[in-house]
Amino acid sequence: MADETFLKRQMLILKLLRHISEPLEDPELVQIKDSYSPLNSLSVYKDPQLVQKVVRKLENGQMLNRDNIFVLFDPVHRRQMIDVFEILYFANDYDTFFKTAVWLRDRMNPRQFLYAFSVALLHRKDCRGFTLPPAYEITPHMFLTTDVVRQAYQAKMTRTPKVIPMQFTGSVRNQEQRVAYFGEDIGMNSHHSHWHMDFPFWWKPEYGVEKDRKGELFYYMHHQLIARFDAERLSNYLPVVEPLDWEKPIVQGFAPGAMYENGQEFPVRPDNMNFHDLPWLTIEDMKGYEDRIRDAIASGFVISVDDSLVYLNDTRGIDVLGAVIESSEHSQNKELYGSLHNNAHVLLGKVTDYSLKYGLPPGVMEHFETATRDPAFFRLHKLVDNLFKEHKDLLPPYTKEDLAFPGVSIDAVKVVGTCKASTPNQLVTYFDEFNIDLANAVEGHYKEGDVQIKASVNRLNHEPFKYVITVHSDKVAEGIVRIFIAPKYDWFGEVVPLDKIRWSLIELDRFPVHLRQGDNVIVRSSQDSTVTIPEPRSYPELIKEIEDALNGQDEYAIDKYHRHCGYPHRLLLPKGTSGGMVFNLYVTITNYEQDKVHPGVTVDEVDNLTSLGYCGVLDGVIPDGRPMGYPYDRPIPDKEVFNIPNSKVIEVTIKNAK
Ligand code: CUO
Repeated sequence: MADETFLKRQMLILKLLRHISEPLEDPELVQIKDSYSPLNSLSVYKDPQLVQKVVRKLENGQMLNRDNIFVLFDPVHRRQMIDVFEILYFANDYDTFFKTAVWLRDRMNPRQFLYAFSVALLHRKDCRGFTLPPAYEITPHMFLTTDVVRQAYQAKMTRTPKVIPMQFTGSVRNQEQRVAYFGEDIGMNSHHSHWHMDFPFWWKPEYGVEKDRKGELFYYMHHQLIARFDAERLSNYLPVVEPLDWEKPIVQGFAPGAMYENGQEFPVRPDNMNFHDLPWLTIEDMKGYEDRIRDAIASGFVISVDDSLVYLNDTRGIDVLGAVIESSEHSQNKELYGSLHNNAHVLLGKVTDYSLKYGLPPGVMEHFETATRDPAFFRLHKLVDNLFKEHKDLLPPYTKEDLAFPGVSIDAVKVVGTCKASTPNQLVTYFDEFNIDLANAVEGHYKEGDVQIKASVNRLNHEPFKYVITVHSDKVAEGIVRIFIAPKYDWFGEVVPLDKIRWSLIELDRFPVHLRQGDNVIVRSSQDSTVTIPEPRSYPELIKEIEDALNGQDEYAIDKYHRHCGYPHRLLLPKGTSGGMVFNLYVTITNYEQDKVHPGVTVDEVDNLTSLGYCGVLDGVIPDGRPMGYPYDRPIPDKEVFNIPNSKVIEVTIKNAK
């Protein structure tokens, strides 16, 4: 349970991030801002010279202007942000960290500050358990459409409480709109921006936190988003997404209908635009990087900066390749393999003003909060995903012996909805209506009794269900259960063979279990999935909970395992169709003793970890030592190999109840 110190700190964090673009008004924070001076406290920083440098740059107007748009991909913006991050992250104690943040907040670009502050808070050990408000409530402009923001202002001016419905972009004449509910889902966007805060491409080894399997997570999290998007497309009678090609037009345009807080509109991309060179980057460069990456995959090694060969043909190869393709600070050779993925985001974001002639602001593809709104995001990541597939396809297939769990068999699997009227092996999805607090979208501070303005959005959701898995074991053992789902039929209505479907599998859950000798009935609730996180608490909810705890009306529990990165639980299942869409559900159980990383965490400890599937762990090692997507990550030339007692496939239908 939180003590008073924790509660007060948590409350001040929330107040610090309230109306991030306006100067602080909270008296306690204003007092810190006016009385604290980093220059008078240099001894409490790891690098006093860095503090002096940043203070000097701020005083001389050499940092990004408050009204400009912070872009992480911009090397100048990023270098400034990293300086601020390093000051905050390495500050000697919590007080120094927080007071420095308060001092910086009104003096630097708000989103640049927010990003540096958030990444520092997520990684400081003394900040474990603090909760950031949902990203869509801190910077609503990055998640909402212009129309909603305009109506919110109107409501504020006329002091009329209002719930403003937000529509997905586009019109019925644009078939991509059928799946806009996925790319424009605020929770998914929030997850994606948090993933890139937990695993920043600029993260340096000297920060002292080793990001276990960061490159592999880059592959797997985005791979799963693609598999999910394709399943949504099939649920809406659309063919799966095609990869981008530098030589061909970008078929789908995109009109974000959104505006930055400074009033600039996000650029619109018409259909069929071609890629163009940027002043500092050519399409030939991109093709060169891609070719060299393909060569590396085919040869089975990358050439590192010191000319040594780093082999890819083992289970860690995907991690090396992930770092190279992204590319992150961990890339073995940024000169040779370039920055294929990051540059592609920038090329797409600037494609409508490639010569910078019109001074357009950055496109949606240039921010992790907004990128997935654009259908081109999925096309780019399909291209990236295909590179990973080329690599995986070259690894030796698993044998029956690799997959075996002697003495353990899955006798039966079924899924059952928890509502009484549910049909066995039928899952139900629907669209819920959710309200987002818009207090931060309009200027003027949040006050008790202030007019309530909210946006309402429709979000994909599903009825809870449970898996009932009957396992026979001839001994006491520990197993790890892996559950995946994928559409059984392709867009042409043909059954997808195992060797193809494996690349479309959506991970639903992965959890260790204690097995006793004899029959075991494993009942697992969908809500316990280690892939997803529960609904985040809104700004007003968090404030109320802390106030109640400070007043002694309630208790506030600290969850030190809390992750902001995590796929929203609502989105666990693809939409399916109103008539019921057929999916295959794959369940395997393997030997946890064999699969876990030694010394690893215990079966019971793993249960505390959330969003393990897409977000790994913040520090330490991922307990499951198998490659992500195991055992379906490698080619399956002989499907007989999967005909093993510890694996079972059943057919389920997903029905969308609207
Ligand atoms: Cu997450 Cu491209 O890496 O958007």
